[in-house]
Amino acid sequence: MKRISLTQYLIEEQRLHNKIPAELRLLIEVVARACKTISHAVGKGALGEVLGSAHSENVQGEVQKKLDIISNDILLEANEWGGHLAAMASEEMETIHPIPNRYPMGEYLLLFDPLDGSSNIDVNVSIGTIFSVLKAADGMQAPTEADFLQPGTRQVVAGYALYGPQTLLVLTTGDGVQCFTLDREMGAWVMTHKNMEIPADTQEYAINASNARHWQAPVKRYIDELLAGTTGPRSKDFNMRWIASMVTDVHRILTRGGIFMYPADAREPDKPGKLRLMYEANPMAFLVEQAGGAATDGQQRILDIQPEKLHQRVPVFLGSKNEVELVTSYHKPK
Ligand code: AHM
Ligand code: MG
Repeated sequence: MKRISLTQYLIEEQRLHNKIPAELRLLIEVVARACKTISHAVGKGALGEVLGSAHSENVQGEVQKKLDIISNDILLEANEWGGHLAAMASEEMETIHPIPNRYPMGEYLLLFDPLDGSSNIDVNVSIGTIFSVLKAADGMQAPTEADFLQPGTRQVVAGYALYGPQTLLVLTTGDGVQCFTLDREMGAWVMTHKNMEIPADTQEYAINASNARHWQAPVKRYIDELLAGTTGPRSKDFNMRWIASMVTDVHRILTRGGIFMYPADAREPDKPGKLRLMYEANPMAFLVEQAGGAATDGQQRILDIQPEKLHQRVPVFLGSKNEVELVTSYHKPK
């Protein structure tokens, strides 16, 4: 079987389909290269002394792992000098990171969660990197946080790298979802799955059920109905998976369907859910919709949310369309 590389795919998107400009192609290649470097660090584990806590906290009050910081630094360093970006923002940085004056400034804004699923790092379970690309407004001089606060519908690229048994790069430029596998010997990203599609129906769901006592009524109702199986209102049995790494849970859903949920709950009423809109929910929602699935916050399409803050949190329901629509309908007043 003839396989094509990431570079060839991007050049064809640029040349044949006129989908992406050259600077965006460069941006994607640089992010992909940084993910290769992160994959290498992840793979070294204890041998590279990359495991364990960094004994610091990020702006969200979460304890940072060494790999959170290493991955953040790798992405910053790789993307600073190419001339394609105006600024970057990350889960691990309180505010935005403008491109230093010594480098030319481009027109794109890059957001990332450098190492998603941090609680899996030390136990050798899959983790990932999530990224989202926006275009800065025309005529922008010095980028500020406000330039990033665009709804997810304005994303021009979204994707993730998954560091698992294989290292994968899953990408959308708004023209379907493609998956590339890292050929470790060649150091090349090779397309292994074209136009990923999420089936509309599923019998598999993902939620952290240890929070059940904090859930709101619509989520309780939905999960109770799934748990009731063949004798309940859904008349079928459902299976459950929870990896505690959104990248890995979403990858399973892109591969064989399913629904992933991280709802708002009563634990911290001023924080709606755990996941962050700008660099977790939005890029995943873009990928999922491009693969024929759906993504909502229980009320509306995630991609339509007008962001107010860089690190804002949002409830997430995404995956197989019919299930996402059902649980969303339970949130709507009759
Ligand atoms: P992180 O970005 O700090 O790793 O947090 C996000 C992760 C998601 O990948 C995952 O779905 C969720 O947190 C797991 O949460 P929990 O610890 O409640 O299982
Ligand atoms: Mg994360």
